[in-house]
Amino acid sequence: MFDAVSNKLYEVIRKIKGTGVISEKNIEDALKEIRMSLLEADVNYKVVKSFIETVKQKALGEDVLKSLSPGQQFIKIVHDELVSFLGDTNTGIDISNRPVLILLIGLQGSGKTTTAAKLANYLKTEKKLDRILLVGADTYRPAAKEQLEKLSKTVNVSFYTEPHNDAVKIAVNGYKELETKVYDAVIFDTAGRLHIDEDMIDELKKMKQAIPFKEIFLVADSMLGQESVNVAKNFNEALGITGLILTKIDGDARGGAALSMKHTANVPIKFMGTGEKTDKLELFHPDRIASRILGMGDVVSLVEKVSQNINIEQAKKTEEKFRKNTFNLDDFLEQMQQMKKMGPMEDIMKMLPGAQKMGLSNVKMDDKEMKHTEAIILSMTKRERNHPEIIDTSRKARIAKGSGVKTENVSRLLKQFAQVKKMMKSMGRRRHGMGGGFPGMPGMPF
Ligand SMILES: Nc1nc2c(ncn2[C@@H]2O[C@H](COP(=O)(O)OP(=O)(O)OP(=O)(O)O)[C@@H](O)[C@H]2O)c(=O)[nH]1
Ligand SMILES: [Mg+2]
Repeated sequence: MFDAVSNKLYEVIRKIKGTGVISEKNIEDALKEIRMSLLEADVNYKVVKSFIETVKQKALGEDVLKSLSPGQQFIKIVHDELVSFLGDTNTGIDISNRPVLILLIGLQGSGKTTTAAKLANYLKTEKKLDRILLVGADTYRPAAKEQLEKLSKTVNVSFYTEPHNDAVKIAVNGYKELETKVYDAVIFDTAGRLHIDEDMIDELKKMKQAIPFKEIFLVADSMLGQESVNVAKNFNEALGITGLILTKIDGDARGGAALSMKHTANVPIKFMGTGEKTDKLELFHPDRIASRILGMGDVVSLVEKVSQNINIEQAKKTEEKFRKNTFNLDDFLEQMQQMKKMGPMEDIMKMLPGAQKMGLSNVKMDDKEMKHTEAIILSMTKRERNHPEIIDTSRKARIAKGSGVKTENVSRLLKQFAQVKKMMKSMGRRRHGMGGGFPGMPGMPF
């Protein structure tokens, strides 16, 4: 559902990444665009304002402007802010005190009944709770109880209801089941209305008075527009919610308003519904969602890894070599070893911004092939490494033998090296500074 905002932000990021130097002016420009895209995604304007302010303050700090790759640093700031905006960490449901009593509330059709079954399934499969009871306390919609009963069978948990229209009584009697039976969790499904009204709130308040709920989750359709902020506010003021569950995020909603609800109610987003089936419930991970919104893989970890492992001076020297076209196979090897320090190639690829967009996140990087490359280069003489063009057939055979690979492998490596060199030469001509790339990673040989 975050596609629209994601595409926009991706553009902003692409632009700022390409700039070697970050100035106040281009930070302002980027922020303006981020602001627009968040507003277009229906994020509440007050929330947008505070978000932008924070990013701006951090982005204009000394460290960013002077850092090795200011573009990347800026993205990291936006990302980190987005994570904290989405709620930092999420621990799901605390099951240490049982029975866990959960009340589900929300507008009509928001997904409460489906979510009740999904939560039961989650507690069963993820939290290993066996004894779960679903209580059907929706007396407004004719088939509501039957719907929940059917779902309870699908996920194989117990079900309780009564054939009358007093929802509070059903809930209370459902709770009283605990006097004679043991349950690890009881989930109460309630009626929804088109709008929040007195009767509805009254009914829920009475339930809350009678039953010591551990969690009161507001189930909200992520397609709800700006109105969602009021919904969150009213429900929270009346009942004190403990968390949000966003449903239908598999739809094409812009999602921004739903995210603003978190701020209005100041409670965490606990789960998201990603489909109609009972197993389509995911714990809400702010960091992953932020990365998804920014369409950039796990940039944070990548920037951290790069700054931990890359020697800035070294990276500058390498770039110099590219520009002067004196980059040789020794440098190539060194680049590769530097990259190896950062972990398996596959992991690095997954973290690369835009890799997902380019369909590269699933590319399998062969660490074995990297070992071969290393062995091949180490079997060359100093002169061969400096002047690979002298490597003829007999030299190739010797190198292959020395490194335990086939002659074709040697030929392939030499070809790759020539290509990288050519590519780097043309890139070196086009841009100065290192704003756009990852320092120390220019070789990306495979
Ligand atoms: N695609 C998708 N559909 C969902 C999701 N959650 C619920 N639905 C669908 O949304 C519709 C309404 O879901 P319900 O669970 O009946 O909603 P409710 O809040 O209990 O509705 P009322 O009891 O009438 O207020 C159903 O058709 C569900 O299958 C979701 O995460 N993704
Ligand atoms: Mg329902």
